[in-house]
Amino acid sequence: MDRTLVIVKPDGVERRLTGEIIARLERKGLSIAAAELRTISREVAEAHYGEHADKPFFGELVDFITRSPAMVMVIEGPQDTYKVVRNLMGATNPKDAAPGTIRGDLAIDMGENLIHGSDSPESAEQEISLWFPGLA
Ligand code: DAT
Ligand code: MG
Repeated sequence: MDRTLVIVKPDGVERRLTGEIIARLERKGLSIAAAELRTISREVAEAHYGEHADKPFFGELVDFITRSPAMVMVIEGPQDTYKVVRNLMGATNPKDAAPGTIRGDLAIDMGENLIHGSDSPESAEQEISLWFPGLA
């Protein structure tokens, strides 16, 4: 089994799309190993998005992810589960995301693209330990 970190971002929770997004992951055959609705602190948001710290959109990204509760989850499935989730998510910019994907079907703005998923096995491991340090 393999695990990856998924966040239904504040826009998804605000739009009441949490169930829709989780349903898509579950219908694909993935399972929830951990989940919690959290209002993300700036400190954790800055650590989570550390790779983007020098980008011009970093401040807006941190403002966005901390503005209201997000559903933070560890998702479990077969080898390379991170990739399965990334494929279900669609491209980062919802305008480029293919129909049938979460971003392609449900989002339109780059800033409000509904879902985060780890982008490699290494980032999955690192992000799971950041968000769920006690998880067995
Ligand atoms: P992803 O979320 O697909 O892994 P990423 O890690 O490159 O994408 O970027 C993290 C988030 O930052 C992304 O979901 C939306 C935002 N973002 C990325 N590039 C951006 C840009 N050029 N302008 C504004 N926001 C951006
Ligand atoms: Mg990313």
